[in-house]
Amino acid sequence: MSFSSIVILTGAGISAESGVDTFRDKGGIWSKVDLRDVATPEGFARDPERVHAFYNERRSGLSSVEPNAAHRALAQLEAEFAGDVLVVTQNIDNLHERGGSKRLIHMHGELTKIFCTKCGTRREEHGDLTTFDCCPQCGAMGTLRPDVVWFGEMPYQMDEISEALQQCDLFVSIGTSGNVYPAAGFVEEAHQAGAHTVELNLEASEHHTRFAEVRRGRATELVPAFVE
Ligand code: BJW
Repeated sequence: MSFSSIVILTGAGISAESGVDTFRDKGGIWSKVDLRDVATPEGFARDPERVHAFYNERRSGLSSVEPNAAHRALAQLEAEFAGDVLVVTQNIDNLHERGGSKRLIHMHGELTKIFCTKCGTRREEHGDLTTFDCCPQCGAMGTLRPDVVWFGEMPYQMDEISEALQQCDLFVSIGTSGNVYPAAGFVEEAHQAGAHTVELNLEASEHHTRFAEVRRGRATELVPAFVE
């Protein structure tokens, strides 16, 4: 088969072998903390210190992890493929960009970005955030939050993603359990637009039967082999 436009959706599984925790696997993040406490606007309103501590720990963890063979293989595909390649990641780590990907959408935001809920200003942040921090733009205190998409919030760049899904002829889903919408519905959108659909995942995802082709295994083995 030959393709001209590829959309790749990635999830926590692609970063697992770099040492980043997944969410729903045994021992995953949601087995240790209640997502309602740390990944909803209501949880943040109730206890911002707790939410800051959760993201501060994950942000500081980025300095001790490296992109793996799967991240690098996707960057290589983008560099060498004659057509379009768009990586849409649900991950808030920065391993795709550090692995060399250029055309990348962080639909659930980024650990290394924060924004002010008062004036809306976004900026990079590599250190810890506290409720005593002031926004450097508007001076308000306690209004900064991680630039990540919590449950009930609208994921980023949805128009751009929808357009790419309409136009792609290959859709590849890597390392995601398919539990979270709207990302879990992308396979359907791509299929309806006529794309070939492929899942590369360790275990059967929630919607594995929706894919035309399924390969099981570790991302660091499956992705380089698929890209070859
Ligand atoms: C390996 C591996 C290895 C392991 N190699 N594989 C229907 C339509 C639309 C919305 C909804 C709907 N029904 C419900 C909703 C609302 C809600 C939702 O989906 N709820 C469900 C629980 C049902 N969605 C939302 O609220 C979203 N917003 C929204 O819908 O806005 C309105 C809207 C409507 C319509 C259109 C457009 C918009 C927002 C969701 C935000 C999710 N946020 C989080 C936290 C982000 C910040 C953070 O990281 O803390 O995002 S939750 C968490 O789950 C995180 C992840 O990105 C996301 C997905 O997890 P992922 O990546 O799939 O990880 P796991 O752990 O679940 O799976 C890992 C997989 O890897 C496993 O399968 C393993 O087997 C595999 N694996 N090791 C290969 N080595």
